[in-house]
Amino acid sequence: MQPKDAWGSRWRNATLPMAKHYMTVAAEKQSLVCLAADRNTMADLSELVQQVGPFIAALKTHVDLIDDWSVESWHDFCALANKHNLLIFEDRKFADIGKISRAQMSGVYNIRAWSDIVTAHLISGPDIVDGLQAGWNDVGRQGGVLLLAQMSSRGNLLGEDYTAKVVELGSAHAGVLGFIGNGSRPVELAELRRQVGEQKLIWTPGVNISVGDGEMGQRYGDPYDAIAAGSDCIIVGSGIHRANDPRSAAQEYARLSWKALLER
Ligand code: S5P
Repeated sequence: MQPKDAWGSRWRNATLPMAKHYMTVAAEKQSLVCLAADRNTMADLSELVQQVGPFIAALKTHVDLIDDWSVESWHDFCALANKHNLLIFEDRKFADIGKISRAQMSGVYNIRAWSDIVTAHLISGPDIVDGLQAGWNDVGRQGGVLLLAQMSSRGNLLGEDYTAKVVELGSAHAGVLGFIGNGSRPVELAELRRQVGEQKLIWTPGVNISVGDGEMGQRYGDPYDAIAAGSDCIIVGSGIHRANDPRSAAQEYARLSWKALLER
């Protein structure tokens, strides 16, 4: 199916090239799944991507939680992700002032050189988005920033007023791909979609086919409900990488997410 047919008004209204890139990959793979690849060794990570690569559209990393990280092994890992046509999303949750965020895109991990998407909190103000975009620009690459408008963890401090402010400032910024919305509460997600309108994407962690509470304050909601409420991508970690059979789990999340998009 053509992405424009699957995505409708979201496709027509998106302005950032990275948004269309994501929607194209998702339509090709018939999957709105971003794998949260929270594994601690390079071997485990690569094995996981080999298993589930065909069923996911994006790969979310936490580059700083890997025990045996090296420049060479990461280079190979990114090549594997690219082979599977995956967008690489470093969930760094940047929060500093613009110029420091720009500098943090380089350093040991050199995130600007391999990430397509990064997350940021808007707590320091909108210049952080310029800083991150300048980071990609410094190496002649393009990317998109996802701003945390809501969080899935219990007791988080991102209240309604804060969310509204993030949406207001983020919607006006060309470098913003979209927002992180809370998948454990479809009602909150629907309200977020209402505020965001059609132009920006909403990506959603805190989803699992077995809904309820996760470890250390994580909360889960249903993946189908999240897309139906207006999310454009479900970020799934344990639901896939802790499953007995990650491959069939990924396939099932992909099936549900695609069905939800078409029915939406
Ligand atoms: O509010 C949030 C934002 C994010 S990006 N809640 C989250 O859980 N995340 C991330 O999503 C978190 O860092 C983790 O990598 C993933 C959820 O993993 P799961 O195992 O709970 O599905």
